[in-house]
Amino acid sequence: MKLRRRDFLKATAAVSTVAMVGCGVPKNNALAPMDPKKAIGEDPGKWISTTCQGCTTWDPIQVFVQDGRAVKVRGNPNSKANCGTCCPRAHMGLQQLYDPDRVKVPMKRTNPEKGRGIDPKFVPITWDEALNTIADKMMELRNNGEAHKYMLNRGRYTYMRDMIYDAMTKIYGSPNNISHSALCAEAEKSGAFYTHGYWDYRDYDLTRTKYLLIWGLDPLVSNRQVPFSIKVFGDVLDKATVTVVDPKLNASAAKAHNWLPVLPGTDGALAVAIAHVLLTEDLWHKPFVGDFKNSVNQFKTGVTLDESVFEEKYTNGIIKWWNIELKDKTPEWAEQECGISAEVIYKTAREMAAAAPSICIWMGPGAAMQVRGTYTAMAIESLCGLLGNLDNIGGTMMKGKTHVNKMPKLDDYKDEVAKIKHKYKIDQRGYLQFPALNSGKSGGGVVTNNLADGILQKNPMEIKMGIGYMNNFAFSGTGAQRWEEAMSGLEFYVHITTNASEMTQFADIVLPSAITTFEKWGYLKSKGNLHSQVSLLQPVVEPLFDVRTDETEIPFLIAEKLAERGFDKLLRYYKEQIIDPETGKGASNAKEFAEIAVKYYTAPSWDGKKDFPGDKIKGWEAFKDAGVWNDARLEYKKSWGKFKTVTKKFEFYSETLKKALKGHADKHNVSIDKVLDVCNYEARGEMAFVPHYEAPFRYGSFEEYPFTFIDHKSRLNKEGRSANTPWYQEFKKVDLGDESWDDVLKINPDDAAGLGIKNGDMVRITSTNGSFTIKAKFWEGLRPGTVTKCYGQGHWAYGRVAALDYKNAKPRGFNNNELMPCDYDRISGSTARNGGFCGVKIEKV
Ligand SMILES: Nc1nc2c(c(=O)[nH]1)N[C@H]1C(S)=C(S)[C@@H](COP(=O)(O)OP(=O)(O)OC[C@H]3O[C@@H](n4cnc5c(=O)[nH]c(N)nc54)[C@H](O)[C@@H]3O)O[C@H]1N2
Ligand SMILES: Nc1nc2c(c(=O)[nH]1)N[C@H]1C(S)=C(S)[C@@H](COP(=O)(O)OP(=O)(O)OC[C@H]3O[C@@H](n4cnc5c(=O)[nH]c(N)nc54)[C@H](O)[C@@H]3O)O[C@H]1N2
Ligand SMILES: [Mo]
Repeated sequence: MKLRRRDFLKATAAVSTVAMVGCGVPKNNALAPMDPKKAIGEDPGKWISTTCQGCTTWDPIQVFVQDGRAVKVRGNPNSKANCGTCCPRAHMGLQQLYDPDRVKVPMKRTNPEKGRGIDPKFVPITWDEALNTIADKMMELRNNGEAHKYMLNRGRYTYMRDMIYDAMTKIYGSPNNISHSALCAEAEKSGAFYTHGYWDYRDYDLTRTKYLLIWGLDPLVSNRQVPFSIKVFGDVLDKATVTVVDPKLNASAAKAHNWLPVLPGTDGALAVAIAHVLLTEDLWHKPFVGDFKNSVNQFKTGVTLDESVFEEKYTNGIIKWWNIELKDKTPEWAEQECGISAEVIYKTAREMAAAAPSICIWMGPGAAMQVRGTYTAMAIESLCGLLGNLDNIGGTMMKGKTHVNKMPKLDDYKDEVAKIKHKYKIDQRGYLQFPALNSGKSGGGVVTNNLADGILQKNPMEIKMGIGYMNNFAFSGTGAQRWEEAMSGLEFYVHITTNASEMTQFADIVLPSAITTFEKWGYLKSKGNLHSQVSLLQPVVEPLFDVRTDETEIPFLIAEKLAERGFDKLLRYYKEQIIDPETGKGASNAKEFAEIAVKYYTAPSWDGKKDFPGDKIKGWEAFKDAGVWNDARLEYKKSWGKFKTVTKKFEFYSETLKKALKGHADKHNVSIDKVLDVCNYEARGEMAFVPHYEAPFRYGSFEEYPFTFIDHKSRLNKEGRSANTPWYQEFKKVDLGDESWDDVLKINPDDAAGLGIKNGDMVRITSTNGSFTIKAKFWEGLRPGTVTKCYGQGHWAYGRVAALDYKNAKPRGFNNNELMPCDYDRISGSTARNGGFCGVKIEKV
């Protein structure tokens, strides 16, 4: 279907003709002949700095380029966060760059009917035709007073996102710029924000830690510091105790000293029981928390205390927390809830206390991206308050300072249309049932997955046109069926992409994107090893096909077309505000704009005007060479007494969450309890403001759906962008229990025996959301009662390697997001994908 091989060849032929007229015969094509006079490898080649975007590590790397070809990848030795390492996925980038299934030229749909398996009948068109069509549609909406019916979808991004996501949407006049962030890991940030006022991911002092507690993630496989974790993990195992809390045996657990296979979604019970032991056994970190006024420990199980007996130092509300939640939460109680024995809970708490404050508590999405995840995340993060390890030697850290320019103000470029205030966006953030309290503000966050329902319900507005880039929500959002329905009914969609993925199948115009890391200008901010960095992305090879850069060139080209049609505000903004810091000039064309914009943003890292602690880089050329600017190493205890909470303290009683919930409740003229009720939390009254345990929310009763499904990431997933590389498929077996070129449901052999299932049998797995046939694979790394399948396979589009049969839209295995229902941790707006919310039944077929 869709992009047949023949069309690709036709399309490529069309490019070559264009390219010959424009800029000569491409020398860079991996398939083009090399200089016949030279032997292979004769060109000495050079290493060029850029950044891997395989995951949110945003790892600074270098690419070895020889004869115009990218041939090898390594970690950037200039980076202090990764110490010159990269993980296997950076190498896979070569197969993404040279993927023969890449979209090579702009295309338009000729079949108006949309849906899975319906051939869009794409035909190649020129950039001019594509951009004219887009600009006409945008002007039509604007002229009809319907600018707000336009939306911009952003998936993965670089910080050049400002140009397309903010500037373009806002100057054009739509409130609907919608990011992917709530599909990602926002609920984690809730944990840190509502205890210590930090809305971001944490860093970890791994080289000095004495105890590493990994909770709901697998740092050797995923999360945000994969190369550095792989590099230092051996040393950490030698010097520190490593404990992993995860219902399945993950790769880190396989090497750790302790594995706590918690029942899915009961992490909160384990956390509050650890807190109970730390308090009743007099093990809290007194220099941080303070002590009883008479220095005698009065925390006794079941006993309520008067607040006046304790003097707190850097914390707020220890006694309230004890009285409201902790006093009865013994390990014996927790054992019944979370499946970890009381004995292990005591041992864990005592060992942590012995290592305090040099403890890294590394909390990840497994514990937070749950239906009641904000409270679980708060419960785990609050252990940092008790143990004094936040911002302390060997502990959980925050970030350093990076220095870049801000997006220039948009106000002068907004006309009457752009100035119209819209109360709500199409994802319904800020609705009563979607507080999305990012940084404490009602509707301050995004509810990405609800975008599909907003579109279907035409609420709060109808959407008539969308542009999406580097996003594949029809694959990456749980309850993915809703997305297919929403996208099928959408009048006009533009997808800026490297591959014809699931989202592309619903597009009216497909724009071939320069691929990140290898062909794109951009920059990122990342951290690791207590260094924060500004990391550059630059084209290391000439673009292979007739592609343009998603975040800068394409919006500039659209702006030119809008200007031709009488709306020049956006183009003027780009030309007048984004100025080359070296020449003082704005861009005269899209290509220039792509580089100038990055120079504008990153200038403070290399222009030498101000002296910041960290690397001294002299000039743009030097920055391009180095590829990365490193902040000086973080100092300890900088944040103590200055937390960005309401009380400036570490809040065991969260005045910050109280204020946020009150703001949201007042906006809707209801009580906080009503908000909690509508949003599916168990807490009422004062319980809502302390870290506490809530029982896991589950789709499907245990009677009808006796198994609990666990989703996990692949070592080789580059979010959703590597499944079309042969290396991904060939090495799939590196995911514990998996098989190459396949997708398997892992099941404990004891459970399988009970069902009469043999290793390799085909089984039917059914949730409240979908039913699929899949190969069963025995794997002992699971608690009986749970089954798991790695996220990543199940593409019915994307290319001929990812899909089993691209032409007939047949997937390899199935997509976990079609099995898992759509629900949220509503305080953060996050999509739930963990926490055992998906009950399933398994039958032999
Ligand atoms: N290899 C790889 N690395 C990546 C990415 C990738 O695609 N591939 N993506 C990047 C991105 S965008 C992000 S947001 C981060 C995400 O960071 P990750 O750490 O990868 O987050 P998840 O994949 O959500 O975490 C899943 C883990 O939680 C466990 N889990 C599931 N349910 C529960 C539960 O109820 N309790 C507990 N304690 N654990 C549970 C799973 O078994 C699994 O080990 O990773 C980044 N790094
Ligand atoms: N079940 C389950 N679902 C998950 C997760 C999980 O662990 N389990 N992880 C979640 C997480 S953490 C995240 S962050 C989201 C990510 O989900 P999304 O933000 O939707 O991103 P991807 O799935 O990576 O899809 C990116 C799309 O961009 C296009 N593309 C690929 N490379 C490029 C490029 O270089 N440039 C451009 N312009 N386009 C490109 C392709 O069409 C590709 O399909 O998925 C979430 N979904
Ligand atoms: Mo993510």
